[in-house]
Amino acid sequence: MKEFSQLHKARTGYQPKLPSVFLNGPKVKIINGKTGSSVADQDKIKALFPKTFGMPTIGFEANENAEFKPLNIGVILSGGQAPGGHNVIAGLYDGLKACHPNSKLYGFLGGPTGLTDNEYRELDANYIAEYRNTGGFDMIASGRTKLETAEQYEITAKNCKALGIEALVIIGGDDSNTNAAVLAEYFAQHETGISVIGVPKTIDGDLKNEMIEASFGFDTATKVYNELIGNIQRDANSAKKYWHVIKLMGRSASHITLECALRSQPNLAIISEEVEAKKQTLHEIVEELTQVVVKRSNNKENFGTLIVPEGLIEFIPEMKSLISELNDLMAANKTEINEIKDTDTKRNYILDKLQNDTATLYRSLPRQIAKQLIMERDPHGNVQVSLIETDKLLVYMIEERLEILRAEGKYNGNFKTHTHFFGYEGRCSFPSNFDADYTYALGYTASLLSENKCTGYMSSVRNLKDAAENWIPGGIPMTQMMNMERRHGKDKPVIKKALVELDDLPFKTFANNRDKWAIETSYIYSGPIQYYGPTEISEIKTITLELEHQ
Ligand code: FBP
Repeated sequence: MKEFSQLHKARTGYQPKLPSVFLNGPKVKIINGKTGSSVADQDKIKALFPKTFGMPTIGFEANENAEFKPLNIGVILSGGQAPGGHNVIAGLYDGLKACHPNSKLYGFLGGPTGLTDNEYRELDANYIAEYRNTGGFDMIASGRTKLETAEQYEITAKNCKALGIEALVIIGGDDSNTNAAVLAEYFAQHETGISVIGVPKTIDGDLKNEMIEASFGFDTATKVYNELIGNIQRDANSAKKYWHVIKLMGRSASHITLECALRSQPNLAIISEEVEAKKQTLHEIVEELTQVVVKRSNNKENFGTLIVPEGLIEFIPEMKSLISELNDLMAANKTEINEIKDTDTKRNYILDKLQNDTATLYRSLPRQIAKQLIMERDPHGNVQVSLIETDKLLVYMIEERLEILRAEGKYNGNFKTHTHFFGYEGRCSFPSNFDADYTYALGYTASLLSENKCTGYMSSVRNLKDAAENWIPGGIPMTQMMNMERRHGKDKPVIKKALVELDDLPFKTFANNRDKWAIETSYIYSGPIQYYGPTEISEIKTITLELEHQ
């Protein structure tokens, strides 16, 4: 017999809120909105997506006469975990069953490989019940395999057809939704009769645009990190003896770090996009940080907090060049490099092959970091930034700089540190009410897009700043979000990743306050996510969402 926590039992009974257009269940019809093109490279995207380019956005309108036939849908979870994934599936299931009780939902197991290996299970009411409003992706598990070859698409179509599946819902980040868009086009061109719908997932917050206001999971994950940062700040302010350097997940974009800076007001926060815009070197960044450590120490405050996005290293121009040279070199010498088991020998092998400038930079890095930079890339070719200890690198370099200042008589403090990495802690938390509602609505919307044979669309729920009843569900053509980017030496159509915009209010608000937060101790202690109680606490949204939609 499975055992569940009290909170788990309570949360499975929570009924997520839906936009008012769905309050009568699926008694709706679709209405076409504006027709758009792509964010850039229109001619190229149009040529690559002849069937799914130039489609209108989709909305819903009440329709008492709506009737539906039985429909089978397949669903996968793709990429990193994000709170709310189970609720997308619950919303999808409820929408599908409300349309017709004989419809079926199949969950493919372990991400995209479930589709190609034909590993699946039928998801029924009992099985889904224990996962409602819970965190994690363990209901059907996830994976990072890329769907990119015609062979994979054909076997996927064959496996879906064998189960009578007419719609596939792919819950993933920008890379997985790019795959979904390509698959939708392939299925349309080959007249498979299977439609593909994407759902915007990622704690990183970088799958958003004019029509997709937020990716799910960002709200909950940042709330978990803010609780932890707040606890650490209170400890720092109580003991007054440590600097805490906290690396936060987010792969490339710094949305998580920015949200945590706005909510927790640490002494220091680095935003990668600003570093890139200012073309800062690693030494310049360290100098700025060190100056704050010295100033606080002069005020007898030998403590503080510094938050750092995990992707920072790739935004420092000199490091970016180094990583790109390393990527090429590792791809070109893959077999030889894979045969070297000892990491010191691997490092030396690579050092020999690097150009002079990059070799000097690579040699100057602490050995541990140098080794981490040559670890295996993920299936999408990304450096696995979560494994690079940028927090430790910064501490090491600040310490070195402080020693020089001490020798010059310019610093007389105490820089004792603790480093932390918050990422996995936030990815599987019970979703906040916002994420529980948002994901359920995204899933419900995906069921209606599928019922209406829409393909190449991303499920979207807008007006998120407002109460759930005023949310606007719909579908946005994925080709509208695409542009061409260079990937592995080739131009590829991809969904544009949203980085932090330095002209937008979230960053400006941070920039206007950071000097004060650096010197004064202005910490905010958020405390844990509240699932029940006063709505001003249990329904609180991210500062990012509030500022972006003022
Ligand atoms: P997705 O983009 O797939 O949602 O994953 C995001 C993320 O959580 C990043 O923040 C992090 O860098 C990465 O996944 C870690 O990957 P892994 O789970 O493979 O260790």
